[in-house]
Amino acid sequence: MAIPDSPLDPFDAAYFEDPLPAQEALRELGPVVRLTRYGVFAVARHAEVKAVLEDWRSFSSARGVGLQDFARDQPARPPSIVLETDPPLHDRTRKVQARVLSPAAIAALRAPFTAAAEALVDRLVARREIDAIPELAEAYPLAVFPDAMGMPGENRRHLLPWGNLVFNSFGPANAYLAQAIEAAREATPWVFAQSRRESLAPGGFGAGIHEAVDCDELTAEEAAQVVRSVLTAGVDTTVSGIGAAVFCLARHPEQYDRLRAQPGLARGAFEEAVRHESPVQTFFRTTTRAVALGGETLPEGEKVLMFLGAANRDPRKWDRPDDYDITRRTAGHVGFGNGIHACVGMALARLEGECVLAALARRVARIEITGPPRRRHNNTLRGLASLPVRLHPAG
Ligand code: OVM
Repeated sequence: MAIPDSPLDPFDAAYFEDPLPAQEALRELGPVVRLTRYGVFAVARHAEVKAVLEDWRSFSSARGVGLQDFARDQPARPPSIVLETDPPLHDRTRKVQARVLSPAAIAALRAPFTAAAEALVDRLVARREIDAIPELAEAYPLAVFPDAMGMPGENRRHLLPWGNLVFNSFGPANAYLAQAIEAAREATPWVFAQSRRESLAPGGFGAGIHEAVDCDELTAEEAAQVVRSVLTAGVDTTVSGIGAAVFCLARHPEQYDRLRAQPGLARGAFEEAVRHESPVQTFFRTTTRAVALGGETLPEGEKVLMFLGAANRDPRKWDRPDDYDITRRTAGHVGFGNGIHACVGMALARLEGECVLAALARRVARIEITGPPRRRHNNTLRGLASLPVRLHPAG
């Protein structure tokens, strides 16, 4: 076979600190490469990542979208019946999520999400010096998302260690996963309990999902699993996305000035941050048959790692891919995936991002980085643990 080997470990500290050179090297090595460290194939160019995402019959999710192959090893937690499935089960569960998270349902949240963003940014600007990750990127989703789900006010912070655990679990069983399991000890039973019908207030997304039981679309147990899927995927991702957007705007004051002049660009500024930083960096698929990819043939039963972040910086697809440009045409980025598993919550994510950035644009003249940003290391998510900033109030 002419598939080149790479010794890269895309799940170690050196990679997490600075993944871009390694991603470029992977793209240049070939359309498909072999990661010898883990015995998997990998794709880092936009065309091949998109091809894998769009062919679920050849590239299955049902054997897990992490490194672990469910056909060989027992999953540590019950698999998601949305993410880690193929049609027809996938379509039945996804349909319920898609209905509950429809663009119309999300549009109804614009007023409360805007008010929450404005209130939070007002409080933070009054303080001037903040850590934009815990106090903005984490605080905002934790303020609005559990409300939309219909969750109670207490213990919401458990959603963060839970998400951190699941997103680490898609990688190898390394020290990041071990620490995440430990850190989520209390959160895990709480998340399972919160997914039950009696825990979720009427009118929220959670109750909406459980209504699918009444018309026999889902069993009661499936409905709890579908709620849990939303709780898992819905917080850490938007935390990373909002953090990415603030980090981009702080490092590119000329882009921030454009946003201030035209707060209507907030949506594009968020989308470009999702492309540029790619909060969800990687997912795996498993080949269901011998399949052609990038001019090679992969055998059946092989894991294929998709580098979404590398695809979103592929110069074969993007002009000046490393520039953060809030008016760029971002269509075709794979930061939300593509195909049948494309992010079902993206309208919600985009609304959160837009509301936060528009509130900043109207109230903050300049976002000044005042200390060293610190990366968060996670086997799937790229983001920051800390971003010390001074928020200069608008005049
Ligand atoms: C799920 C799930 C978990 C993590 C991520 C995700 C990005 C989905 O449980 O369905 O999508």
